[in-house]
Amino acid sequence: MKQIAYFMFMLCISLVLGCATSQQSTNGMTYQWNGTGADVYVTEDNFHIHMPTTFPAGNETFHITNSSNSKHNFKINGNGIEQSLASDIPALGSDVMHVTLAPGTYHILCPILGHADLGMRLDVTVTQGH
Ligand SMILES: [Cu+2]
Repeated sequence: MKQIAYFMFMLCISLVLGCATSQQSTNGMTYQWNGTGADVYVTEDNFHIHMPTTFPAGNETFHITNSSNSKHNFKINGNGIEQSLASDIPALGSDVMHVTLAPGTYHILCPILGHADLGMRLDVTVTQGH
């Protein structure tokens, strides 16, 4: 009986943990569900934005790393949302953006003049559920 109780306890723990966090990967980049939204990992270089192309809706936190030797920014645009970083990310710097996203398609780009045309743009799909 004691063993069954222990088994049930461990089962509950694993179910709770399994639901609380789940790491996923698309496009070679990862996001992690944190309970209310996704932690989305982004790397910018000259001149691409590397990030998951699909992640779940919610209170998103974009962790943006600039791995290049020039400054970049990060902008998300779509479904009534238009938000960019208050200041550019310096070479080898990083920044964080918080934004609440509903399901839909969003345009991601670097708003520094010319960078999007050089390749710093992509569309991402935000999905219902996780
Ligand atoms: Cu840029």
